[in-house]
Amino acid sequence: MDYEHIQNQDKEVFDAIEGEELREMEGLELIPSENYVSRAVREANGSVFTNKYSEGYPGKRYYGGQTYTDIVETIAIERAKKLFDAKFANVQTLGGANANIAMYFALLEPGDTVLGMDLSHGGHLTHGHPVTYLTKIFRFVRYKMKDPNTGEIDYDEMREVARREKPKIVLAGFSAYPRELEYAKFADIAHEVGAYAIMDIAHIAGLIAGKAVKSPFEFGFDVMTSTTHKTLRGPRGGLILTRENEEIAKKIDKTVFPGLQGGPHMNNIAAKAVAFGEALSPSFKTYAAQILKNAKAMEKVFLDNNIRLLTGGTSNHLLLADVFGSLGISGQEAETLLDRVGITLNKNSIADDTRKPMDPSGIRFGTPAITTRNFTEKESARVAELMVEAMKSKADETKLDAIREEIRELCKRFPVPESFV
Ligand code: DSN
Repeated sequence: MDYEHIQNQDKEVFDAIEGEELREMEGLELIPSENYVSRAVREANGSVFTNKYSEGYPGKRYYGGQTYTDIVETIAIERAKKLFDAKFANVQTLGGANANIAMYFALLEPGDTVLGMDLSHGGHLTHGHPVTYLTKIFRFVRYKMKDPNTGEIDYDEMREVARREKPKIVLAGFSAYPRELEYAKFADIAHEVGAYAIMDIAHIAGLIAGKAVKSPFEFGFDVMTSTTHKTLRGPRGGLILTRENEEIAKKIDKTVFPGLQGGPHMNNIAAKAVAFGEALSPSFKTYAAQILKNAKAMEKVFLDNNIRLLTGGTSNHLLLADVFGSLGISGQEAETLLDRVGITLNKNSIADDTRKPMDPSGIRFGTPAITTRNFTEKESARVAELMVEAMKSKADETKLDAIREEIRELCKRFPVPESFV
């Protein structure tokens, strides 16, 4: 992208942008919640819509001059509805956490109960971790995996807990769980106890949109919350989808604005509209399917090297490896070491981790960004081999230099595509 004006006006910021651009081009991005967005998405994000205040919704705003904001927000809403087979969409939330917060405030009264996945078993902070302010307002009870080696969830226990605790929301969704959930069971448990069945699809939104995995809406879920910047490959932001109940959708809109947020970031909504348009294209289906194939290729290498993968492997875009248990290297050590050879991923706690969150036993990695670079199973497997080699040779500087060089070469052979730079 052209940064001519920043370059001339503000050298300090320009240098930081240029540095980040180089980092993203010359290294491999394996953080499973990150991606490269298209130039078209970034152009929309940097457009004149950033100048505009538009409190309200299309056709019902509190400021004048809304001809084009109404057009662009309506496009975003209609495309989101089509992508996810939803009757209603709110595209104004600023991120995934905000989407979850709005969803809770729309559907719960203070003191109401939510049944959500434990963070240590793959859930998210906003699913009820005690460090969040949400837990001062709502009551969270948690479910876990029955067996971290298979990823199986104990649905019988979940049903018992739901009958006992009477949640108003049964929440599916995760930020570090590599398997598909049994949505029919979730929906059945939720509806049996009179709760809403809700899924936070942030991680797999692009996989659902690209029909690479099933949608919870096929199984009667009521609402889905999401981010737009992970597998969905849009700008940073949030999204709330309601399958069919207008009353729920109205509550959500009212909670997002005026309940929680002020003026929507219309530049960001324009970028969401562009990203949703891209996700509706046939090539996005190919992209989503390849993400899964690439993750499977990485899975094989790790398992062949006897490295323990939580849940035994992956059925989506991400993998969680117990590198401390398998190789004696901590998550933090692995993250730093792999960064040194040009691979970015994140340390991650594993289920029932005995180590601390800032230096846990695991690493989490995934394939959305390398798939945007057109990696196939072959290159993905090679990256996994290099990761294993690096972790096994952590003190061998010559070997690590050679791995860095090979990653650099790989990045040159598979540059970020022109339309994404
Ligand atoms: N921070 C996101 C992730 O990396 O999964 C979740 O919100």
